[in-house]
Amino acid sequence: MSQADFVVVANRLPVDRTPDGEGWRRSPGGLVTALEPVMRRAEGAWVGWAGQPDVSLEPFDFDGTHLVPVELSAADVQHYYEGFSNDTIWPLYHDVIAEPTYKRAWWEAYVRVNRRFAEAAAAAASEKATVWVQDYQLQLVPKLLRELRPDLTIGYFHHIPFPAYGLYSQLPWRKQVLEGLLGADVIGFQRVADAGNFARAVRRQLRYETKASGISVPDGQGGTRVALAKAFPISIDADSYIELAQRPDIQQRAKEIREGLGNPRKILLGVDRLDYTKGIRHRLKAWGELLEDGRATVEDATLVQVASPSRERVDAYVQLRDEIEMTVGRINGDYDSTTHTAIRYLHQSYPREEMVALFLAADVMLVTALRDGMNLVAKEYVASRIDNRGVLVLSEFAGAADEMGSALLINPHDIDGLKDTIVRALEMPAAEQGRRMRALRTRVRDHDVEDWSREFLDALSAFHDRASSATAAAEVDANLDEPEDASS
Ligand code: GDG
Repeated sequence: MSQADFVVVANRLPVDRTPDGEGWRRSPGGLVTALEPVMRRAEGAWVGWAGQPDVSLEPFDFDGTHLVPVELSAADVQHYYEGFSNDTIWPLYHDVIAEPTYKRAWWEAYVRVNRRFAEAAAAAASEKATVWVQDYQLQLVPKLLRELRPDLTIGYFHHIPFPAYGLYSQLPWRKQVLEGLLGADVIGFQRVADAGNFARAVRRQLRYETKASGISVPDGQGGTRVALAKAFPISIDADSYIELAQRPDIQQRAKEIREGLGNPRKILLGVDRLDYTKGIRHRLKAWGELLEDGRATVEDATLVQVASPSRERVDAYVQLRDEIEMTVGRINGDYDSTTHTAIRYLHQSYPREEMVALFLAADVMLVTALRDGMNLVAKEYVASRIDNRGVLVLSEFAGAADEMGSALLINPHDIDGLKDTIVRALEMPAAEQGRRMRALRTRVRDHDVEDWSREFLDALSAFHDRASSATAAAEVDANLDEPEDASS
């Protein structure tokens, strides 16, 4: 069996079945785009689930990448994925916006499936290879993998927030999860505050020492090794958005979208997976009240809300959809005219071209997440605004807020503040839009997704080299910045 020097382990493989069910096509996700250049260069392997339960597949090559499918049964999907990942960890790590469910059977499935992923990664990696584990579905893989293959360099990136200690400590398996993550040489987070929350949980739960971003972890042989927990904010492939935004057919499509809405003076846009973390309800409430107060009219402005279908078998998502659709129906019923609508609600997924046309049509982009690891939509919007126009309204609870201070930052829980900011965005003079948008675009272009993966992987190889030397801890610590500890 062929082995690779670079292996990515993620819940999903970077491919989906073609509609005829026969072949494969690259899935559109950001992670796939992010890692594509590295995978190609390294002739890497990717370990993940192919997306269909109870289907056993042999490893295969696709577009220069060796794909290693991990089989999940229908029960695994229910317990490990929909259960523990999406109904325990997801709500807990997003500040308990929805109540997490703690079920022992789900945890057992999570352990079992994480072991299966670790075994597949161990088999796919060559001697001294680098393995990069992705995200919250696989938090136990770093430790399990290190036990199987101590020769490997192991990185882990956490795409979602890591919660404050007071919340994290609810988790019945809080020690095991921390130990699982600490199997990695480098544990990457979106925000400095996430890395700080993680370090604090490690100190409180495991009593390990932390110094700057370094954590001293027992190596199982009476000594310690140092693991690095640090922020590496993810980004997007900005150039690909710029190229799409420059295409005349996509610019034309943006005009058609505006016409299709009855040429309102302004278009507001929200683009989210239909998820309770994204603050869609808060956004609708603010918009509904602005119409009610008469501070906006449907001739003046329309809100386009793309809510792409997500996790439709998890109860909280079914309820959320009902609530949102009832609210949209009410607002439209109260304020629509025969020619204009308050909210154009789209529970659909669109090709990337259509997304960029929507970004170009939108005068105001609303990102009102209650908690979000990063929020790539905010970055995609500004990358697409090659005309330096448009206003980004951005929640301070999205990781993107750390880098995008030139947006109009809001607290989505403060509905009055959100309403005032929406009005301000709708009325913002072109010169101010230009000033802010240029600053935002510079940041996204200067730090794109390739920078993200390169910075993480450079840190991983540099750190691993030093951590395995005798003087590791002191040397490494001396060279690291102290993360802010934002936990409570
Ligand atoms: C997780 C973290 C973190 C959405 N609808 C359509 C569509 N999308 C695309 C967006 C964007 C992506 O999906 C969503 O990324 P986000 O970052 O906004 O949010 P999550 O899905 O929650 O992602 C998040 C991210 O991981 C990366 O680390 O930023 O905080 O929660 O790219 O454009 N794309 C297309 N059609 C749609 O209908 N083509």
